[in-house]
Amino acid sequence: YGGSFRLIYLADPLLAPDSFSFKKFFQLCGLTSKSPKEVKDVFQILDDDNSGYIEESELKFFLQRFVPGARTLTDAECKGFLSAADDDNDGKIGVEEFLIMVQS
Ligand SMILES: [Ca+2]
Ligand SMILES: [Ca+2]
Repeated sequence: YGGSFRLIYLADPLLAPDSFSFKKFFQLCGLTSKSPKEVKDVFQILDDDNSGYIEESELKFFLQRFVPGARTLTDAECKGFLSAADDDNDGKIGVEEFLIMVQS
């Protein structure tokens, strides 16, 4: 994934602090049109501790998983991301929630 994500990151001035749009990011990197299996692969990259969920602490490093050296997400961005994806309100993102979010 690395190369294309890097290009998107560098090309997009909207990725300044507090301007991160996960919807736009998913679209730009083509994730919205990927198969469920490919989306699950991305989920596993983001689930750094293999807990089966993306926690807020892992969201912080969302961009860095794709682009080494990218900035961390701010607390406000993490919370916005989480509240958009967390349908069952358990405070973390499961793989099904991630799939729905990416493909919605
Ligand atoms: Ca995790
Ligand atoms: Ca959840």
